[in-house]
Amino acid sequence: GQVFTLADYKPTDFILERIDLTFELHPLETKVTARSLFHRRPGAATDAPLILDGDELVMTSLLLDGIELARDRYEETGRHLVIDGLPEEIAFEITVETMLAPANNTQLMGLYRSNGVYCTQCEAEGFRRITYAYDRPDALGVYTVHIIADKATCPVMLSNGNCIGKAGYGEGKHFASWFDPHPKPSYLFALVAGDLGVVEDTFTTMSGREVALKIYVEHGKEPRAAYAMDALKRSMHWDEEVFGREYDLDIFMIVAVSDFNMGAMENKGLNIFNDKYVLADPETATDADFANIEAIIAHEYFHNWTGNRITCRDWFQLCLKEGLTVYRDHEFSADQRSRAVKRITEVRHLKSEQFPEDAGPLAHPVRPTRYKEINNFYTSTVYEKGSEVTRMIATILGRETFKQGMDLYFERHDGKAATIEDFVKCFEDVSERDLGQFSRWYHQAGTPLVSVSTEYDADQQEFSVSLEQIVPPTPGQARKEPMHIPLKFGLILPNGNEAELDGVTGGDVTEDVLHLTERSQTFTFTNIPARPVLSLNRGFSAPINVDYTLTTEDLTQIAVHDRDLFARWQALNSLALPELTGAVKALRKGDAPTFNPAFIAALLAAAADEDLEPAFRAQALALPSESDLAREIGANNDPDANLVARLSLLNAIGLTGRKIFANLFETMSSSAPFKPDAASAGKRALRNTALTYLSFADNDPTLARETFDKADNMTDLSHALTVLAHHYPDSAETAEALEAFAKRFEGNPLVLDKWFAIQATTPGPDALDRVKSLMESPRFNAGNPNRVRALIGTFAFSNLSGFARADGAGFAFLADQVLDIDTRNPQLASRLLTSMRSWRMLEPQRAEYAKRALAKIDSSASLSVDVRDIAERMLQ
Ligand code: HT7
Ligand code: ZN
Repeated sequence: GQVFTLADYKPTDFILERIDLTFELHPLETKVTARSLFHRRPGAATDAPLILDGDELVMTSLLLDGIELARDRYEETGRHLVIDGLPEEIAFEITVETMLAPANNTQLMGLYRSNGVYCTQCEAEGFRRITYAYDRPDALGVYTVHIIADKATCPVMLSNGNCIGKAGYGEGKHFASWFDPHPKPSYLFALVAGDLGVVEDTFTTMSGREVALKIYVEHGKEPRAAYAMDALKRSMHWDEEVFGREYDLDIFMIVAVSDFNMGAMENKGLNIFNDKYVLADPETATDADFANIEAIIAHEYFHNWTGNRITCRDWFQLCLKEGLTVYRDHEFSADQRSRAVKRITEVRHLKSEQFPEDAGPLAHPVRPTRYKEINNFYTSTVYEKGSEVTRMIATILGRETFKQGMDLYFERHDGKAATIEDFVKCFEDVSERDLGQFSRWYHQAGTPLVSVSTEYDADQQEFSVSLEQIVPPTPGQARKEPMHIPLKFGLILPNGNEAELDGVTGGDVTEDVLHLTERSQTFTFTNIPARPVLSLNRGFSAPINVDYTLTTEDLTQIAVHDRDLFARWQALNSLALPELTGAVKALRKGDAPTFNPAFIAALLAAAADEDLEPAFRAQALALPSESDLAREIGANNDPDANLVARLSLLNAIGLTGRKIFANLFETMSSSAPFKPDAASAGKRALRNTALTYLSFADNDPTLARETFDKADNMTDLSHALTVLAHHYPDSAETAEALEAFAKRFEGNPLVLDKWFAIQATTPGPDALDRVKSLMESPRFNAGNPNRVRALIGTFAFSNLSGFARADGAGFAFLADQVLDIDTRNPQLASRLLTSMRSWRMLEPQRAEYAKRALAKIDSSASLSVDVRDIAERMLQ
C-alpha cells in the first residue's frame, strides 16, 4: 500500500479561494454541485496540472469557467481528478457535479444518513467522498452552501457559518443557504438536514456580542440536552477567562446523531456529536457520562481556536490541534472539578491506554513521520501523550510564560495552517529557552524509563538523587537520544514537613522542577537536616515510568504527608502493585496469595480519612487495574492469574475493612435530589466502592440487589448491576436485575449499551458465550458503532480474562468480527483490532493463538487499507 511521508510534503500548485456547494438531497441520488475558484500559486510550474482528491465518486459533469471540459483535458484515476492546461495567472472556476447515495454509506465518512438524518463527517479525508477537491488541511477556502431538500423530512437544514437565506423551492421542497466567512479546510465542512428538535439559549461574549446557541437532537430528547448546553456556556466563558479566546460567529450549533465513528467533530460553527456525548439526565446517565459530556463539549468548542482558526499544515501535525485541545479540555475540567482527582483519572487513562500503545507494535511518535492510513493515527499517543507534552511545556516555562507563548501562537498563526515547529517556536521566543532537546518528545516514541537511587550523607547534610533515563526502542526507532524530562518533586522530612531547598549541584532545578536532560545525572541538595523521602514526578509532570524502590515506610510517608494529593494517590498505587505481582507469582506456583497488612492498613486509613475528599478516597480504593498489573508484569502474562490476584486483594481488603466500608456505605448516601456536580459524584463513587468491598467481604448479593432496587440514579443503578453481574453472574438476583434493567430502558439504546457493556465485562472464560448470545438479541444492531463498541469493543478492550481466554477463542471471535465489520465500516473495524495491541505480552500459548488470529486477518484478500495497516504493524 501507499505510504505518505512528512518529508514529501509539498504545497499545492493552485490556491483555493472560495467554494460554492449545492446539495440536492436524496437518500440514493443526491446531486452535489461544487464550484471552486482557484488560481495558480506564484512560483508553481506553469504547466502543472490541477490534481484534486476523490474517493468512490461518480462524476456526472465537469466544467471550466462554466463550459464543459473536453475529455482529453482531464483524467479520473480512481483517487484523483487531474486537469491539464489551466491558466497561468488568472483565476478560474471548476464546477464538478457528483451523485451520491448517502443511505448506502455505511463507512460513515462523507455524506451519510443516521436515523433518517443527513449528516457529514469529513475529518480526515471524508470531503473527497462528496466531491473532487483539495482535501488537505492546508487548502483553506471560503464556503457558501446551498441545501435543497424535502420540507417534510428535512425541516432543519444546517451548514457552517451563518444562515443567509431560506425559502420554498418547488413542490414540497425548500432550500437554505449558509455562508461561513472564515476560510477553512475541507475537513471542517459540515451539513445536517433532517427532522430534529432543538434546545436554544444565548451567550454574551466578552466584547458584548450575543451568540445564539442551538443543540439539535431527536424529537422528544430535548430535556436530555440541558446539561450539554450548560457545559457549552461554561466552556465559552472559561476560554475567554483563561485563554482570552472569544467566539467568532453569530451562531454556534451542536447536532447529536446516533451513528458516529468517534466522539464528536469540531466542524466550524456546527459541531456534530455522537449522541452518547450530548444526552444526559440522572435517570439515564452516570456521573462518568456527565463528566465525559462536559469534557467533550468543551473539547470540540475549544477546537474553534486550536484547530479551526489555526489549523494543521498536514495530518502529520495532528497533535498540533489534538494534543493542545486535550490539554485545554483537561485544564477546563480540572477547574470545574477537583484538580487532583481529575489528574488521577487522566493518569489512570493515560497509563491504561497510551502506555500499552507506546510499549507495543503500534507505538509511534506524537508527531509521526509516515502513515498508510491517517484514520489509524487518531490515537491516544497523538491525543493524550500530545496533551502531556503541552503540559510539560507549561511546567518548564511556568504559567505566565506559557500564557505569553499561547498568546503569541494565536497572534502569529491565526487564519493559517501551522506545524509543531511553529508552535514550539512561539514558546522559545517568549521564554528565550532552547526547546530543541525538549522537542524529542514529539519525535521519539516510547515511554521513557527513569531509574532512581538516592543517598543521604548525614555528616555533610547532603542528599543526592541519581537518575538514569532509557527510552525503549520502538518500531522504526532503535536508538533514542536523551529527553528533557521535567520532574516536579519535593523532599519530605521525617516530621512530614517539606525540606527547604537551599543549594543544588549537578543539574538545573527551577523551583519545584528538576530538569533531567542527560542519560544519567546526579543532583545533590545541600543543607538537608535529616534523611528526606523523595517525592518524584508529582502531579505526573512527565509521562514516564519510574523505577524507584522505596520502602513501605517511605511510601506510606508520602501517602500520608505529601502536600501533592496526586503523589499521595501514586504512593498508594505503588504500594499496591507489589502486592498484586506477589499474589500473581504465588498463584502461578499453586500457592495461596498473602498480603502485607501494612499496605491494607495504609489504604484503609486513606479510606476512612475524612480530611480527604470522597472522590479521592474512591480513587485510592480502586486499586491498579488488571491492565496496570499486566503492564507491571511486562512479559509472559497469564490474565487468569492476574484476575484472581486482584480479586484476592479486593477480598482481603473487604474483609479487613468491613466496618469502615459499612460506615461509608451509610454515611455517603444522600436523600437530596440528584446533582451531577463533582462533590456529589465523589460521594456516590465512594459509596459504590464501599458496596463493592462489602459484597466481597460478605460474599452475598443481597446488599447489591437492595441497592439496585432502591437506586434513584443511573450511577448507583449501573454500579449495583455491575457488582451483581460480575461477582454473582449465575445468581437469581442477577438474572432478575438484568431483565428488569433491560425492560425499564427498552427503547433507549444508549442505556442498553451499559447493559451490554456490563455483561461483556463479566470476568472469566464464559463471557465470550454471553457476548455471542447478546449479539443475537434484537436489542443489538451490528450496523451501529455505539452498539458494536459497547458489546464487542468493551469485551475486547476491558475484559482481559474473558477475551484472552486460554483456548484462544476470544481472539478467533474478534478476528471474525473485524473481518465482517470491515466490509461495512473499516474505521470501526481497525479500531476494534487495536484491542490486540499487547498480544506479545501474553504467555506463549495465548500469544500463539493471538498471532494466528492476526495472521488470519492479514491473509484475507479483501481488507480495507485501515485494517491491513493495523494487522501488518501488529505482526511486524
Ligand atoms: N477531530 C475529531 C476527529 C474525528 C474523526 C477522525 C476520523 C474519523 C472520524 C472522526 N470523527 C471525529 C474529533 C476530535 O478530536 O475532536
Ligand atoms: Zn479533538
